[in-house]
Order: sequence, then C-alpha cells, then structure tokens
Amino acid sequence: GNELPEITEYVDEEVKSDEKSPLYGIAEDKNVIFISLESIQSFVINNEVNGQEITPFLNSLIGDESTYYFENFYHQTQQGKTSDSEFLVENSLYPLSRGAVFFTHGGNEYNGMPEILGEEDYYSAVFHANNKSFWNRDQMYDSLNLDHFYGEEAYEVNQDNSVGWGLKDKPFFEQSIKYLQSMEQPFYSKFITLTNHFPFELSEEDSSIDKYDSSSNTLNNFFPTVRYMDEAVEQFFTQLKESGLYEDSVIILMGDHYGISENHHKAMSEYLDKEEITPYDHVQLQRVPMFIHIPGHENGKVMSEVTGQIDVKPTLLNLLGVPAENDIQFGNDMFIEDRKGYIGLRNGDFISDEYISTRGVCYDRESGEPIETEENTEENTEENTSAENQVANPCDPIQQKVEKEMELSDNIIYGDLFRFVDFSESEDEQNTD
Ligand code: GP9
Ligand code: MN
Repeated sequence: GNELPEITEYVDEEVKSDEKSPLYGIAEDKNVIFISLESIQSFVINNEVNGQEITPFLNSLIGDESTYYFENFYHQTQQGKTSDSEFLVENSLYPLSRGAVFFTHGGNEYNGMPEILGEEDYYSAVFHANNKSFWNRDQMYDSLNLDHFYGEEAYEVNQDNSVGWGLKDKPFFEQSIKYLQSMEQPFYSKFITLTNHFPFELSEEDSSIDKYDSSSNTLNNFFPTVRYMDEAVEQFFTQLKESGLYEDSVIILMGDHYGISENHHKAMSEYLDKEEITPYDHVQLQRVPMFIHIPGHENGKVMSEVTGQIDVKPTLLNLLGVPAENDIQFGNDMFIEDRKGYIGLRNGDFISDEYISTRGVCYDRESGEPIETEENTEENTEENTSAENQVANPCDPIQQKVEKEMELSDNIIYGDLFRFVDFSESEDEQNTD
C-alpha cells in the first residue's frame, strides 16, 4: 500500500474541489432510481429517422423543469461494456484498458455507492433480467456490498415476453415495480435494460417506428429498439407515479456505452448526412445521454459542460447530501465550475473544454479542426523545429494528466489498494458512536 500517499495527494491536488455544489443535499433521503440505458448514444436524442421521432419520451424530459440533461456527457467504457459503465458509476475509478475489471478484480475491496449509501441507511438493489454470473456480477456486487440483486430468476420469462437477449424492457419494468414497492426506503436502485442490445432484434408488433434503410442492418435495426426502450422508460415513469414512489425519488437515466461501432461508419455517415465520419466525429459519437430528473425541482436545464461516467458518483453523492470526504474519486461533481475540465476515454483519447485528442491529433473541440503543432505542420524541417519556431501542442499537458490519472486508478485495482484505506469519516465522528 505504499503507493497510496501518491494517489491521495494527486487526487487532492488535481481532482478534488472545495467548491460546494449548488444542488448539494437537494435530494437528501430520496430514493435513487438509476436506469442504465443499453447501447443508446446521444445522436438519437432530438433526432428523427424516416421523419419519425426516435425518442419522444426522453426528448420530452429535456426542457422539463425537473430535468438536467447533459449533452456533452461521454461513456468511458472499454471491453467490459455494461459492466465497465457500472464500475465507473459505483466507484468513480476507471475500468481497465483490457478485459473487464468485473471479472479480473471482482474480489477486490471497493468503496462503492452501495457501501457509502449503506452507511446512510440506504437499501441497495440492482434489477437486471439476466444470469447473475454474466459479467461476474454476483461476485462484484458482493464486493460492492450490494444488498440484493434481482436477476433472471426474479422474473417470469417466457417466449412471449422475450426477444434477443431475454426479457423485453416493458415486462421487465412491469415485473420490477412490485419489488421496488416492497423495498425498505430510502433505496438505491439500478435498472439495467436489455432490449436495445446488439443485434437489436424486435418483432414488428413491438416496433413503433420503421427501420432505417442503409448498408448496415445493425444501424437499420437500432432505431426501432431504441424507440422501444424509450417507451418502456415512459411506462416505468407512469408506474412509478401510480405506485407513489415517484415524488420521493431522484431518477437518473444514463447510456452505458455506444451501440453502433466504427464498423458501421459508412452507414452512420449516410444517416448523419456527412461525407465521412472523421476520428473527431468518432469521439463525438461516444456521447451518451445523461439525465438527472428530480421531481418537484424547478431549475432543470440543458448542461453543455464536458462530463462523463467518472463524474456520476461525486455528483449523485452531493445531490443526496452525502459528503464521503475520504473517498478516492477521479471525477467531479457535474454541477460545480471548478472541475478538472477534461474527460479521458479509456483508449487514451480525451475531450477537454477546448480540445479533443484522438490518434495523436489535437482538435479544436468546437470547430473540429486539427490544431497546427510542430508535429503536423508541413514545414517541419530541422530549421523550423528550433525552439522559437515550435508550436507547442496544447493537448500534451492534458494528455499527461489523463495518462497519470489512469495509471493511478489502475494501480488501485491491480494492488487491491483499498484494503489499506479507512474510508470512514473523521476520527471525532467515529468516536461518537
Ligand atoms: C448483459 C448486459 C449487456 O447482462 O448487461 O451487456 P453488454 O454486452 O452490453 O456489456
Ligand atoms: Mn451494455
């Protein structure tokens, strides 16, 4: 554990802020209903296919006074897909660059959301109609101190109510409500949807909008399943209202990772009406929708700040008024000004307020134009590289921080370093109980 002082020092200096969130404690003692939206990307929001709106319900939340919508929110997952997004949200640590940390380090000590909120008397549960060993969730959820996992066996699954990967999202939410109603409050719950999963299968009957027509069946099929998920979420909101749980809850909706990979760039360029999908566009396609819906709240708006999955834990803890001051987090509250100012993707790319860095090229974030640096200017002759002619690459200092941060986060995981940390509040407080 002798790497810990370096890690805490780095996090204290480079990540943490003293700024108090303007929304600190606004959802104190409320239930948390976190909905993980499978494979959705932000490009479907407020967009159409064949002249039909793709996500009418999600769109209706934007502009609703009780909703904050983050339009520049990035997923930061790698090979562990859904499980990586869960890992980011629960821990504000980075997943690994290879493999799925849920499998490779599922037995580590963590200081995740279920554990922190457990100390505030929250009951924690995950709802997901899939086998508990998928992504090694059974072991990882134990390590996260989750109280209960409602997996496949908690649901009635048959041919009629299934498609593709299993239980369809509408019956999934319908069947979940009874469990939620009987749960001790306040609770921290997470619902993981499944129907909008590759290869995006859906019956005609369940399809409210037509498929797209392009060279990629994957992209073609994607739109009707996204719409189905949108309808399932709308139904769930209605059921929450009917059950009386709605008013006492804060509802988070977040995309877990991309659904359309770069193998479908040709079809994507047709859909987005672009000549080609550039590396810059590809990074921008890693945006996933993020909504924070607080019933009764009236200041909701569209947030344009650069944010990502690493930021969810600090943001949510602050909304709930849980300081967790000794926690080691690599993200910031999305509502404060004094943030790190960049989001690192797990392949080393990053998005900062001003730049996007991918494949060694530094782009202006707003315009998408590459920034001229000594590495890419044509007059890169020996003469010109003399000190005074060099144009420094403005992405370099941020790149270094991104790499440092990920190295430190990896060290925590590889060394299982949280075994050596006491996350409880100050000693004074400890002595009082
Ligand atoms: C499986 C579901 C989908 O349980 O979470 O996993 P994914 O393939 O998206 O990681
Ligand atoms: Mn997924």
